Amino acid sequence: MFNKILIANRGEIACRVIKTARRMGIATVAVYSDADREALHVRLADEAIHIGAAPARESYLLADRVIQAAKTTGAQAIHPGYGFLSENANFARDCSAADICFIGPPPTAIEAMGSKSAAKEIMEAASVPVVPGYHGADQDPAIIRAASEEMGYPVLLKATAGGGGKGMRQVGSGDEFEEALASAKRESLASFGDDTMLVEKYLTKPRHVEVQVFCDSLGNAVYLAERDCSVQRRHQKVIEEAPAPGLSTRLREQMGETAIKAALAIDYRGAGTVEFLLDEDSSFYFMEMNTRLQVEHPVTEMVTGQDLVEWQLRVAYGEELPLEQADICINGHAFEARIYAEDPNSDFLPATGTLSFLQPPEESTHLRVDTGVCQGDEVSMYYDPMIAKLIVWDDSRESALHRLALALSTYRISGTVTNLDFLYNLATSAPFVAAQLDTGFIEKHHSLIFHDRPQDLNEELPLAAFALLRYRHAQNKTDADIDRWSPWSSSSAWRLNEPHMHRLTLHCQQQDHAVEIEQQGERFIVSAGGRLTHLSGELEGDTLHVEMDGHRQRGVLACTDDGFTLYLARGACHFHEVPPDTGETDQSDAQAGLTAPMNGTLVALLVEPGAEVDANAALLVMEAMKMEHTIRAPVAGRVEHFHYQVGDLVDGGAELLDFTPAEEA
Ligand code: MV4
Repeated sequence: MFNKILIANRGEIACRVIKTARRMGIATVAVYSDADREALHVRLADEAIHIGAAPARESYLLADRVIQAAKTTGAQAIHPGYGFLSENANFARDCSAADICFIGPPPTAIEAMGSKSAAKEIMEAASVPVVPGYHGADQDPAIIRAASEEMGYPVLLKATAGGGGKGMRQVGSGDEFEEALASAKRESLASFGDDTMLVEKYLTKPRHVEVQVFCDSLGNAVYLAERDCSVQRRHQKVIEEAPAPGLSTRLREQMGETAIKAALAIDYRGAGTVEFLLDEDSSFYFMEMNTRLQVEHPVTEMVTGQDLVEWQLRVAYGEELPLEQADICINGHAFEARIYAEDPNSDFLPATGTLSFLQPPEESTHLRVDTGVCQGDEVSMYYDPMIAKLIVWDDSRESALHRLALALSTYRISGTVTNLDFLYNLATSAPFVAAQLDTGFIEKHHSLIFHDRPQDLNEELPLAAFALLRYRHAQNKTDADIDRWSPWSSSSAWRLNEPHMHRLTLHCQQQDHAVEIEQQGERFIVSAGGRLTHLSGELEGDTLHVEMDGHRQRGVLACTDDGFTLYLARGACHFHEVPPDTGETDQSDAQAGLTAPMNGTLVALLVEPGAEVDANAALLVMEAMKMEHTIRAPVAGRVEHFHYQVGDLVDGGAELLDFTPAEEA
């Protein structure tokens, strides 16, 4: 077995590969860019080599630097992970030329699957079913059109060099054909430098079912169950599961045996995935083959009990497959949800920011978190904004899905907007629970998925206020350690001959709320929104133990850039305290109040440049972490100039406008 391998990747997959290598007693070398100097994968590896600047094209995509790093450290093999160089046939060749083992398929197999039309040719010859259509070299539009008319509309135009839906156009009738073909060719040429097209009969409600295959260098080949990845958004997988629900044993075997035929047709080696479109009548068609380990491989690992990275290392080293087909069993059901720093309410705009609070659910035999980040890490704009993959397993789909929902509701992330609520809504939606899966799932059930979590202010406001008080109390206790006898360190709000009253204004759910809290020893009576609530409890670290009107619960209080997030079983409540109005504001405060409270998007300018405004007048609105923040005039004065326009991404702390207080004007 290898003594040392280099992982030519970053983030969660690099960490994941390192863990298996370590378990196998193999030393590991990481590579890192300027942006990843302190990254988790660098810290987990036994050694690490700097390979360039933050942009991937100046670091992780530079094959010669990666290979040089392997030579420098004496790594005998390179694991490419996925993405980056993992499907670059020339990189695989360069590794071999440097006498370094590329942990993946032969370059010829990578190239054979690089073109959709070439892949279809190969699969047809291997009696692998492909979607009926035309994929010839003659690109005369009349020929493509004739094939479309013969099949009958709707048809689907696809770029043969394409992937991820780019250069793909659905054509519903003959009179749409010309424009659709021209448009698809333009996009394909722009994206891939090649406008060769193929056309297929359009399947209206297919599922995306992919089969994990493994081939060794001794002629053995097996399939390790299948995964349903139909739930995608713009060809990005969102939630994957294994096995695919509702497949008969016979169909499962047919798809598995067909996938093996596809792999053997290209002399495959290593881990591969054969993607099929599964139609409603259980017919299935080859879509494409991925010649790498997939992001979603953990769901296969959970239901087969196999470590696919270990298989990769053994097969790359020349060993035979660890199991024969008859020994591979499927046990239970697994899901993977991809947790991203992105804003589903802003068309999934990627988000950046510092993960000021990061508390994944506790791992177990039922729950696995594959991640490449820790609390305090920056989600940067240079790379895919994946924070983690959350994987759950149980002995049935229903039980596994319950675990997924609970895990999503207890995954705590502050400092950037995430897709957690979107994933939770999707995983708990009735159609998903009923496994009504097809590639149009998200569009079809949009209203079930894109809604904010219902927030019950009546419950959350008192809890937030109480949490804030206990937080302040804990802070003071720390301060009081310095001078425990000072009356100023007391936070009990004790007043001679008066009730202990705290008065706060909390900004929550885009509104300011006045809250009064009477403290009676260790009991608190909160008055907010015309309601009285009785609470008691304590904040231990960031865990809030609270009893409210007899209901005991636990929450977690996280400090964020702009306030707090109180995580409760039912979800997260974001809030901050509106400072009491002391009446005086010095000029530096005046300008300081006109900076972005955190990374966000400018969504509205509310006054014109040059406008004279009163104190506290609303000037602009920013959106961040799914909340709107209204920036107001600190004092009366004139708005001179805005530094950003609507739609601009703004860094936290950036000055938003030039403002002249009235006294100075
Ligand atoms: C199709 C199809 C329906 N009919 N081909 C999407 C990108 C590429 N993976 C192939 N894709 C599709 N090919 C025919 N003949 C529907 C899709 C498709 C899709 C496939 C799998 C997962 C998600 C998808 C989302 C939209 C369209």
